Amino acid sequence: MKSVTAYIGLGANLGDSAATIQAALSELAAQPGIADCTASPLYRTVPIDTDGPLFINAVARIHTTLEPLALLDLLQTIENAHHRERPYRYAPRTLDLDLLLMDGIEMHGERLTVPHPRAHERAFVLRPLQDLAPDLILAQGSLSALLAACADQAIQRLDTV
Ligand code: A4P
Ligand code: MG
Repeated sequence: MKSVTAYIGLGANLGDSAATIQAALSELAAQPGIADCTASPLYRTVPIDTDGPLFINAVARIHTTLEPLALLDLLQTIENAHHRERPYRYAPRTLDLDLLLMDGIEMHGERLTVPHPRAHERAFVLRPLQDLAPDLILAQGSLSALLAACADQAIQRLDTV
């Protein structure tokens, strides 16, 4: 497949979440078939649609020659390497990697829906996406308009050195 741009959402709320997100970003960048990995800042976010500990979230932009399902396989391999367990839906997790968007790809399959069906209503996705691609327009609207609609979702940018 020719190289396309994709955006990956990273989230964690179990263990040393910031360290896990940093490690996952490095691992993602090092994969064959993935190039030019650019990471947003990290954010501390209040859980949405679930409870439990605060999350650390970020988004990465990559260029990839992988097919969507091959990319999902790879994301899940990285999650599993960080001891991701799935006792119930939205359970606290050491690492969650979601395929948010992939240029020119729209699919609704058993294993994979792209664009991610809930990305447009979540500040923990939209805010870091805006850092990477301020002019990006989703099917549901501009990032700034969508962010205004979820202004009640607490999100705090972490200081970086
Ligand atoms: N799947 C389908 N489409 C995709 C996609 N685009 N990317 C399938 C990744 N996976 C996709 O995911 C369940 C199944 O979704 C996978 O087996 C895959 O085949 P999962 O990672 O096992 O479980 P999950 O993450 O609990 O489910 P889901 O539906 O991805 O959850 P959401 O909607 O992403 O929400 N609050 C804050 N502040 N920060 C967060 O990161 N995350 C969630 C999870 C809820 N609240 C949060 C956060
Ligand atoms: Mg997930």
